[in-house]
Amino acid sequence: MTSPEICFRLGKTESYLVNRLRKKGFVHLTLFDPEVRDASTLAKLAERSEEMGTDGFMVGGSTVYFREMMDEAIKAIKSVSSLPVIIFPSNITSVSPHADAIFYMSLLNSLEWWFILGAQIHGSLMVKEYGLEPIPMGYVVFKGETSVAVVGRAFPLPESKPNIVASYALAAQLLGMRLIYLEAGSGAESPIPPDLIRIVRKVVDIPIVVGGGIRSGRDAANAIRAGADIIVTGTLVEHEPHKLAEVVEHAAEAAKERPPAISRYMGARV
Ligand code: 1GP
Repeated sequence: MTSPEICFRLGKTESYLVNRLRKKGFVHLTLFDPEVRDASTLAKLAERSEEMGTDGFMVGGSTVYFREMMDEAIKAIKSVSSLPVIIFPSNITSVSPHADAIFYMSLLNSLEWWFILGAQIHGSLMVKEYGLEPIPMGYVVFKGETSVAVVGRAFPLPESKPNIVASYALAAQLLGMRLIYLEAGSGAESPIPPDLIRIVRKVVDIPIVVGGGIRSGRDAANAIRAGADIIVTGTLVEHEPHKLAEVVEHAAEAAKERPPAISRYMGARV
């Protein structure tokens, strides 16, 4: 007698991410904060980012309090690119009907119920009504001096305690989340240390997203070599957009040096 299996089909955007992982061994996402740049600047930056090899866009910011800002930013990106646009929510005010998908995420190391589960409950019917594809994701924040740590009332995870970090990441997987995001915070002085990514890689099978403080090809390659699957850059594209090509190129080279990332991804049907 064979064991029963649970099979499910991934949505369009998640399938796209998995297929990019299959093909290139990594994914690069460009994060836009609608508070930092106006819609027409975002459109120009989005066009340029696509030319330089980004795989998709995330839109969100810790202090986006008005949904209109999300709507305008997403519409601007969509007017110039057909790459997927994923909401990176800080609160229920981030839920816009214009995006393709939403990282349905829980800030696991927040001290507030709201950021762990409350906003997700309050926003769930909206996500369904708008037809947004939810991509369940565990989110953990390192470093205290960042907007996300302050706004999300995070108790930053210590980089010097790998077992604690590993247990958070594994908990995300065991709870059924399909991505784990290690966040240094936008504008962080340094990215997540590669050793920490390595520790997480050893315990989880789901794709690891790494972001915050990635400013060079070297930072990107270090993260990929350590086991990151998806790398996110935001500040770099806003301040030094020309460097994105270098980030993507170095990440691609690093991805070729290791086993295909997708082999770890639970045999999901796409
Ligand atoms: C922030 O991880 C992202 O949520 C991107 O950070 O702006 O430092 O690239 P940067």
